[in-house]
Amino acid sequence: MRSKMENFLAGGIYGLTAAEYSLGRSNTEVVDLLIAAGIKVIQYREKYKKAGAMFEECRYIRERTRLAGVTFIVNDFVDLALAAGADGVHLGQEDLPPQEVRKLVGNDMLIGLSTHSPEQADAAAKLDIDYIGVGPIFPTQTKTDVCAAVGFAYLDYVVHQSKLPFVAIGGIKEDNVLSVSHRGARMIAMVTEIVGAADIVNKVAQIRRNLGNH
Ligand code: TZP
Ligand code: MG
Repeated sequence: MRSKMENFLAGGIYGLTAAEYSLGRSNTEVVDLLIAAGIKVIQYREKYKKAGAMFEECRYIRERTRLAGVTFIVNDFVDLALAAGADGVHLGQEDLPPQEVRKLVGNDMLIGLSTHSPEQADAAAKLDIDYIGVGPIFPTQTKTDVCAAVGFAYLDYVVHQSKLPFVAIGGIKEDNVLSVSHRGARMIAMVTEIVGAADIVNKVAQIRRNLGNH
């Protein structure tokens, strides 16, 4: 187990940026609010900006997350993750193969991989990666290039058949988060529910109350 996995293995809420749903707030403002809310794993997910602009945001986020003891993961871009000194990189099924990314990032960096089926979970088990994403659990508008919701069937498969740490994602909200947790997900990711909240700190506190962690 890589040392940087501690925050992930503790379970809780996995936060992600999504500038287009953040009510006009910047990615860096949102990250400050996620940190203030006590979130311990944050993924920088940005689909539209130029590399230089993303690097400036990630440099800021690296500094803030380091001070707060928060694990910082960059979505998609291995070079950006390395340049920013992130703790990890998160890959999709169509990104660079995880085994090639492992050669680039070395042994310490976390690699996460999105998966959407039992076959993909089984394949992930053979790779030198640290966790998988499992979803979309429910329908989501946030990610357009993703398969239809996989529902609880795939989540149940991972809970019972996979040994890899995982984070459940996709369409998870304040009012259905407990059902995902009850199913066995210890790490739960939410994009729009959190970044789209007028009061992010309060929203996260409410989600935690619904989960039974006060
Ligand atoms: N991967 C699978 S679903 C998804 C990602 C990045 C988007 C989840 O967004 P939301 O707003 O929590 O449904
Ligand atoms: Mg991706």
